[in-house]
Amino acid sequence: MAEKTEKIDIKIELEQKASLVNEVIAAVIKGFVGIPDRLREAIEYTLSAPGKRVRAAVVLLCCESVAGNINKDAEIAAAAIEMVHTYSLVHDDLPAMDDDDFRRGKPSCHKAFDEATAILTGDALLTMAFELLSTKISEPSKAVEMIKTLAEAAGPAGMIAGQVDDLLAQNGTGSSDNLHNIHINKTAKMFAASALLGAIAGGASRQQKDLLGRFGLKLGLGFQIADDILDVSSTSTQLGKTAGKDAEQGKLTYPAVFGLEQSRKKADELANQAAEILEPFEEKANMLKGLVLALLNRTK
Ligand code: GRG
Repeated sequence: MAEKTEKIDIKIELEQKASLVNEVIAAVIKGFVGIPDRLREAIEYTLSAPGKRVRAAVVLLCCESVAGNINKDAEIAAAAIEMVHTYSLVHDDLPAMDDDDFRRGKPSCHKAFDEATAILTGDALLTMAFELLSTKISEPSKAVEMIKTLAEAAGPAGMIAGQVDDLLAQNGTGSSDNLHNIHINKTAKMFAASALLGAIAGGASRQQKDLLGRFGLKLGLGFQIADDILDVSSTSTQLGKTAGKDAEQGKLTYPAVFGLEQSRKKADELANQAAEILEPFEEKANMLKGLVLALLNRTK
């Protein structure tokens, strides 16, 4: 019974975090002036689609784990992370990349608008995220540290490297090392950056940042393995995106290389390791620990 109540609490907590960040994003977008109508429409279309806002929740809960509360800097950082993440999805769905017509339960940006608008929407979201961090974070030193952290995670030795290697590995061959590197670069580094942005917002010490950076990498890798598992075990309606695409495109995934059972075991191991890293934060990290379990046992 206690476990059931805890699960409900975490579900409500995550829904509250998602609505908070949705409000921040909507306000932030309104604040940008001079955006042509069609581009604004496409930006609002992609950002208002129901993403899970998981990376935003990691930012907010890491700030809470350090400072005991969620501050304005964490809210801004959460919005910036979701804007960069959403840009990557818009570009990933393009015909030149993963070529998907369906995202967050709606037609992908290039289907709802057109390819050029989708490319420019991604460009705009990426640029706006950095403008946001450079203008709205309370202290310049925190802003610079956040900008550097996010740029490294999303950049050519981070998410973009992961995407390049993911596209190259589409004949289904490749070593488990290659698979690990793709997942770390494509997904886990953005989770580590989310954790670090929350830590920076909360005024973390160097040691706390080290812990939360390691936590984010474990959580992100576990999240991506769970994503690989869901791709083979869920429906498109449940996922809000096309299911079964990894196998169709011969992608290098955990289930393809290790099988479903081993993949589930690996995701569980990572969840336990991630939760253990949070021990020094004591009860301030209770919600963050709940998030780890909720994410790795998710159904969408
Ligand atoms: C285009 C530079 C560039 C990178 C694209 C994010 C990405 C890299 C590709 C999308 C495909 C994919 C499976 C990426 C791995 C990360 C991931 C699991 C994305 C989906 O994240 P969720 O489930 O999505 O958090 P929502 O829609 O809930 O935000």
